Amino acid sequence: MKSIRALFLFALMLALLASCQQAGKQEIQEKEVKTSDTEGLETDNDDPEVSIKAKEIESYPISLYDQVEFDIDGDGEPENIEMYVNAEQDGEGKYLWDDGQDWLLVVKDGDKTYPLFEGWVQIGKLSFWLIESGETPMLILLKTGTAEFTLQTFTFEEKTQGFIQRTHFNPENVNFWYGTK
Ligand SMILES: [Ca+2]
Ligand SMILES: [Ca+2]
Repeated sequence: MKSIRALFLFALMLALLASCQQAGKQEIQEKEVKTSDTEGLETDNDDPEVSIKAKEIESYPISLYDQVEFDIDGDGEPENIEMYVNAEQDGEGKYLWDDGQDWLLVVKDGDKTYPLFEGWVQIGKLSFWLIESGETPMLILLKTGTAEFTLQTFTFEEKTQGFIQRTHFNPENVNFWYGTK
């Protein structure tokens, strides 16, 4: 009788052990699924849309590199678009380039200033174009540097009172070989 009871207990223990292992496996599988979900999200968030709001610019780079008037928010009045660079000019107006400099691209609309780009560009430059695509005015920005070739567009969004920045092209590990004159 005792041996039958011992056998029964042993079988019960085995069954418990098996169910524990099964539960453990399921936990691992769930964790793996969660990990790959997160990875997917991170990849999707590489080039998110960014909303740029008006703000106070504390300090401007020393040279006004380019400026133009354009109705970029579509309200019928022109805004001032200004691009500054932290490089000095010689007596003939030629820029004395360093290995890199700070750039600032802003849209000025009355007392509001929207910084579309502010930051360092290493051996490179900013270029921008203003176009209308259908009825939508937009600014296209190209940032080229030793290890960078980034194309972005900016459109004004009435609802959020900000510029929507979209990154369309931003390849990794860029090695810049040549650009036309
Ligand atoms: Ca306007
Ligand atoms: Ca305006």
